Amino acid sequence: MKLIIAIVQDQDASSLIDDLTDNEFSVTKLASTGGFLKSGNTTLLIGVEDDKVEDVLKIIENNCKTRTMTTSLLSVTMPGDAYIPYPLEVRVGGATIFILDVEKHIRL
Ligand code: 2BA
Repeated sequence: MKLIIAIVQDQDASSLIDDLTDNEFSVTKLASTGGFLKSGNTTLLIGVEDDKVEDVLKIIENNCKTRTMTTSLLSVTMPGDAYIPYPLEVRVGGATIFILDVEKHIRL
């Protein structure tokens, strides 16, 4: 068994969860925050049998879009110690995925 940890954008989470549950995958949704943009994202925990991992990845791929976000959190240093807000464009997503081996899965 594998545990798929998928970090996705909030905008994609609802359709992705619907698609996963429609295909009989169990999923747990956690509210999370990205360390770089410091804005909300969604982390999904999906436990699946090994032979279903590719099916889950396909569903994630179908639901998660790459988006360009602009952050003004960064600044550039100017001579004289002045800081000027510097808009930075980053491409976020579609999804960041970790796949872990599950030693034991217990349901009581
Ligand atoms: P954030 O940390 O808010 O990052 C948002 C986007 O900012 C990233 O998109 C990436 O394009 C950019 N970014 C992140 N760290 C950066 C840095 N040090 N310098 C320049 N640009 C940077 P994604 O790579 O698609 O990541 C989306 C979200 O997935 C991240 O939100 C974070 O919550 C999570 N994530 C990504 N890689 C991770 C990792 N190795 N471990 C844990 N979480 C990760």
